[in-house]
Amino acid sequence: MMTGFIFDLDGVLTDTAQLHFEAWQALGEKLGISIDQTFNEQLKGISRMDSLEKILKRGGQASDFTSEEKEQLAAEKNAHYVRLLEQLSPADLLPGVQDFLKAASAEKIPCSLASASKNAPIILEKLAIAHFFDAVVDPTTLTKGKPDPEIFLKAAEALGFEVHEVIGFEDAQAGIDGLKAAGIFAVGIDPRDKLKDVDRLVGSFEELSVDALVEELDQ
Ligand code: B16
Ligand code: MG
Repeated sequence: MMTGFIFDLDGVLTDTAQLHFEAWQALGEKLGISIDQTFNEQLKGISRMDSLEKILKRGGQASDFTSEEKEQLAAEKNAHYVRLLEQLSPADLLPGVQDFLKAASAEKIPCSLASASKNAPIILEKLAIAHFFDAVVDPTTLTKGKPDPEIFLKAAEALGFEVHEVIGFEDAQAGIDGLKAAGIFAVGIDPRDKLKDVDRLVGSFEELSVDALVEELDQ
């Protein structure tokens, strides 16, 4: 059977969560809303606007802004985040990612990206892995974010595969829930062992072999 791979970006290929955190924290300070690492966990895999809504709710400011003002706040956070992305390089790939992508490419396994990030194309370029991807789902085309399965269904379709022919890699519970709702074999990349309902749980790509995984899907 032919197999395709679907990758999440933040927390799977690289860890941009820290940079999102820094940028949200700066905006939070301006608004008088404190954001800590524990709260930041809730923002993983969630779109920019949904993240802002969660932050405003935390500060009891959910109804204090018009939608234009919210757009402005989100744009301000993003401009800061994009500045922080300038420091990103291939050294920021998570352990085992480079070898895993190379092995998938050697086996001619098509790969697509299912990231909520509108900055995904820049990040792939910065990490020098854009050439490994046959498709990148454009998150602006989505009607619902993760945990809705939409992004993963689009990622499989973009490769021309049925859901039972692909394997998805995710680090956030919202992503795992979306993969399972789509009917896709879900691999959790989770050094802290917190994800639930995964088909396979590993700490990093160093624990995975492309061949063994494809065999596991075939069974
Ligand atoms: P942007 P993923 C997600 O990436 C991040 O985990 C999440 O924190 C962020 O808000 C979202 O992308 C949108 O990012 O502001 O760059 O469009 O995990 O789906 O790769
Ligand atoms: Mg993620």
